[in-house]
Amino acid sequence: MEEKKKIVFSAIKPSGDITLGNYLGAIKNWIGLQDEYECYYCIADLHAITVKQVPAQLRKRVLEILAIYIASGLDYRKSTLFVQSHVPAHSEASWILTCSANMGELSRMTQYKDKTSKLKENSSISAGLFNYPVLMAADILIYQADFVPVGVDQKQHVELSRDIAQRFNSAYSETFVLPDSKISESAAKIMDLTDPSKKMSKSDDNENSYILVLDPPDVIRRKISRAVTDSVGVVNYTDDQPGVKNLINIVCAIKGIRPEEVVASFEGRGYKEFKEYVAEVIVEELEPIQKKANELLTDKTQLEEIYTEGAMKANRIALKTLRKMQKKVGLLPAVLKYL
Ligand code: AQP
Repeated sequence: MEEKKKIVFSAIKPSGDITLGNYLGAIKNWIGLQDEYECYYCIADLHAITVKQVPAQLRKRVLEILAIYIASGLDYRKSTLFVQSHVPAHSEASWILTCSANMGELSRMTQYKDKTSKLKENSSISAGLFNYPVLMAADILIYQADFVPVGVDQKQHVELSRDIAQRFNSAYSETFVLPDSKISESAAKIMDLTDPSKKMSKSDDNENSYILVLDPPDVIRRKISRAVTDSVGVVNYTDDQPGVKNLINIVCAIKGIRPEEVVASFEGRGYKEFKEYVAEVIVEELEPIQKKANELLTDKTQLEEIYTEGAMKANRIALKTLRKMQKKVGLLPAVLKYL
């Protein structure tokens, strides 16, 4: 008998255009999992609205991200590709889990602390931002996911999902699989190009801090040429040279090679040559993806068919878990004759 495949869930929130950090830390890592696992990859639009978005831009970006998923090598015939808000069970499960989460653990989340420290007044911090990790727990748990491939910044949220699942299981009997994060070593954390002590983020105000997956080649070359390095002038892989280390990590994550190999090939050569090389490695990786994504975006009906089919499958699976959750906490089953 064929063994049941383990389940993988992951997502990106369309809070900005997809960066090289999202691509290397998440998408590139997802591609190789498609044969071995049953994969659910979603575009987390409900997470994006935890901070203010321009509605028309958000809708456009969701399609762009779907096109990037496919152009990067996610195969909708193998994996379920869908939009989070098309599966209402995410929001419903999130409410039930909110009642199993506690304020203390949510207020300890690093991302919440980082994001709120940037917002000046308490009144502009949405309760959604505070509850974000519970929605993420719902995303993962309703698919009974075994693994969640993420960058290192999201590890804490996956651990919280596991804690919430464990708490629910012991309060109401075995309901959820306990998920683990799956982190790609070299791309665990791609750093900001202008300040390598911070991670590269799509919602950063400074466009020189990140490379976007859809940035044209000349923009990529310009941003890399301006990336902050140091005055040492030697290509070394060390924490004392975080800017250079970050550029080496980018090359390693793209080419699947070790940092020592990059260092060895730049012995006796300066930063200018090194940066030109880094830029070419990125351009070579992203150009085919950009071409395919732009082609896909010219025919929205195909993208529509893909996300509709994805939502149908995701709804079937997610509803099964949601029904279980509702029953366990004591909600009376609904008889919805109008549906
Ligand atoms: N710099 C990064 N290096 C490696 N992985 C990263 N990820 C994000 N930034 C890096 C990974 O991308 C996936 C999707 O992330 P997300 O969009 O759900 O949330 P995020 O981690 O908050 O991403 P951003 O780009 O920093 O968005 P904003 O600026 O809106 O908060 C996750 O697997 C994440 O680890």
